[in-house]
Amino acid sequence: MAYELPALPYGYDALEPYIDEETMRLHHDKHHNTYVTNLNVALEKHPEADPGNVDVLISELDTVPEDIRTAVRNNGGGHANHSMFWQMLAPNSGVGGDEDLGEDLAEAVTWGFGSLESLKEQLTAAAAPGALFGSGWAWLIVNPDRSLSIEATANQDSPLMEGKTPILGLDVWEHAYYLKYRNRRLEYINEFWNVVNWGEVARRYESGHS
Ligand code: MN3
Repeated sequence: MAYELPALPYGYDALEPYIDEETMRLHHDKHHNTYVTNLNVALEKHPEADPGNVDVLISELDTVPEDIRTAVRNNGGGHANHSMFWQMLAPNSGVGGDEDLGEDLAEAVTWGFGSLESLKEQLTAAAAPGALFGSGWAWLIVNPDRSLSIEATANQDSPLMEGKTPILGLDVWEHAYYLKYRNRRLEYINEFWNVVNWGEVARRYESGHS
């Protein structure tokens, strides 16, 4: 069965002024939709290679036929990453330091980073142009021992491709911020923290999977 573009869980203007409506419309309706379309086109050649779940599909890239593997990596990754990204955002969820991590995630954050501020600084640094050159994502990952770590991936690669579990992702492709922030990626990242859905991050931490 063909993959479909999921609806945004809020309005296109819900993340204003931090992420603007026009960016959300283009990012969701055009960019994400193109990943879905191109993923379906690739899988038409090998429908038997599709487990029917995009997270599972990109976790098992080595089983995907070679002639569509790059297309599945880029477009399956793009579909999985963006589907998660929309859920990681919520209106005004972290404004003014008003984050609700819940007990388990709060403890893991303190253990791994000392404080939430320090986690944000480290993830911001991982996503900054000096560290992540070009297009990609920065991730908060939960390890099998329940500890947290931060890493960046290029293009539309996902930590799922390496058997890792992301619980927060930050898109730093230019299409995610260029209309409003132009070349100021760091400014976009700093504003991103105002709309992180920490309740969803906590839920993913507690369930131990994406
Ligand atoms: Mn994007």
